[in-house]
Amino acid sequence: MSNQELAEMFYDIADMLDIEGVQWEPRAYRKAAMTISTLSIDIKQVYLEGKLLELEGVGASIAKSVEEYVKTGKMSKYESLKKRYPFDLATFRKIQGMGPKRAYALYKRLRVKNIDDLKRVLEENKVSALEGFGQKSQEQLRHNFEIFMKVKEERQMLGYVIDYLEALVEELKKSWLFDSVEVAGSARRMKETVGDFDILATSKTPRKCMDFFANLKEVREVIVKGDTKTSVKLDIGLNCDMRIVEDKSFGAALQYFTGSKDHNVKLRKIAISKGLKLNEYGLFKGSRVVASLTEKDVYNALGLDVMAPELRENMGEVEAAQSHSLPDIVKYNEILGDLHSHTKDSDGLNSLEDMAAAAKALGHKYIAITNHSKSLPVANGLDSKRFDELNARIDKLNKKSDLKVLKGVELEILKDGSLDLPASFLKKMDFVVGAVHQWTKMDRKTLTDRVVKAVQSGLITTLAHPTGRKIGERNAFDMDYTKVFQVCRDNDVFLEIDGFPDRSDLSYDMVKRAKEYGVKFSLGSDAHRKDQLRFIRMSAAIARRGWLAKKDVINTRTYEGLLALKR
Ligand code: DGT
Ligand code: CA
Ligand code: CA
Repeated sequence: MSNQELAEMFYDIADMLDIEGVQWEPRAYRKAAMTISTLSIDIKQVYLEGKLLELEGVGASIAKSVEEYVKTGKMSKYESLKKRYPFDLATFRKIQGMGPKRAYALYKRLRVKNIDDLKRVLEENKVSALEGFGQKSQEQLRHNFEIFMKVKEERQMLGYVIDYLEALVEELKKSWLFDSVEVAGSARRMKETVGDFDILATSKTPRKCMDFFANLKEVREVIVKGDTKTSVKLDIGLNCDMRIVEDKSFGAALQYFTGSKDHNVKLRKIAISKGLKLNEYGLFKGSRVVASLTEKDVYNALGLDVMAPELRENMGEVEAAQSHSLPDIVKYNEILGDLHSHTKDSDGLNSLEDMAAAAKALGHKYIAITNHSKSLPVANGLDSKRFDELNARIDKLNKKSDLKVLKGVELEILKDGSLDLPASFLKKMDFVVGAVHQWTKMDRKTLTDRVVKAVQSGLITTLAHPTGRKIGERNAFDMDYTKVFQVCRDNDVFLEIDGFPDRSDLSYDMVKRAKEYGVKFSLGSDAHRKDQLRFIRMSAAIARRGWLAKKDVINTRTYEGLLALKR
């Protein structure tokens, strides 16, 4: 028996009492669970010393339960409740939006007892039919379920958790306890994956802030809690560090905790060379503060221009800042639309109309619908006849909508480098995304030649997810990328930055390399559902992290400008 097991039992009891509609008890059990899970000594020891009642949140009745458990290894209250609710509450409560009452509804109506059952009913679309659920909450639950499944890995993909992080920051701001709250760390740099979240704040009442933070509903466990730093584990499985600093050193702290580490190391060296000292409190000459209020003050005092957080990866940005030659990188709001997406006509979930409406709601001016072509049967690829039918529907939609849909295709590049659909058909399309999905285990030369042949066909607009890597799943193709980049440049074929989190392909360092060959880039969310259209933001982040300027990214062009590219 461990403190953690006992705490989980108390969390279970709290959840089950919630289902029963009991008013105050669940809170008491959660409080006790929180205390026990962060104890530094064994709960058994506390009991033996007769000090249970001294623990925060432990009253007479909970103490009794602890005693029973320590003595017998069982807890009658837990056992009797569990008989009525024999499903995996401990796992379900880690899934956002899957509170005890919902878990119970799924158990009662669909016999969902564990994570496999949940996966199955989501796949079979059975949740939306339940009273109190509906299509929208099924989709939400599916999304949260997917996030949960990814939690198993240590680092998480920012694309899946950035909205969550921003909602968390909003919650903090709305408490009115903070004077300022900023995201720092890898999330501020918009790195594709994050190890944890870092939040930086100022306040006149730090203790209250930390109490508020530690008690957020998203917090599963408090790891350390103090007035200047608190670390918690969130329900999505990531840790979050909260630091509260003084107003006067906010700029220096934001600079320091944004990182990256390598970037900071370089800055500290520059400071030293100027007889200064740089840390999270400021830039100092002896004990005198030279700069600390804003990031810009700190950078300027070091003789550097301040740059966007996305650039701070020690990839030459410090040198560029020194010689006042930082790139003028593309802005998020300069991206006018999305150039890679799917509808239910191939393997997407939503209709053309729904995807277009969702793109418009995001503020897009246009979206390319790029369904799979026929040689990808697993994705229900379309032949030219089905594309013609879809294109007719697009024409009709475009007539009555100011959001414009580009007629696109994600075209299979076949084994020998030939294309999956005839030239006469491809010439009718607005946007052709050439892609390698199959026969990927070729040797370097064969694969390179195959892609080169497709690029030289004069029929594709952009090369989809060029390296084929999937984070945590498979590595980049073994290919001569220098050659591919050169051939793309010579044939005016763009390289895609696929913003789907698992892909993030090209990666930012490859983008920077490819730009040096004079290639241009297209950004696409690769959305297969309307809620995934927001991944375009991750594409844009990679473009910025790869030093791309507005002119390097074709999504900064208008709809008419893109049609002019037609082959
Ligand atoms: P992550 O969390 O692995 O995705 O990456 P970061 O960059 O968020 O790293 P994290 O959370 O360990 O620390 C946040 C920032 O704080 C980091 O980017 C730079 C700064 N920092 C933390 N520890 C150190 C350190 O030991 N040395 C230096 N120079 N900076 C540090
Ligand atoms: Ca971090
Ligand atoms: Ca951290």
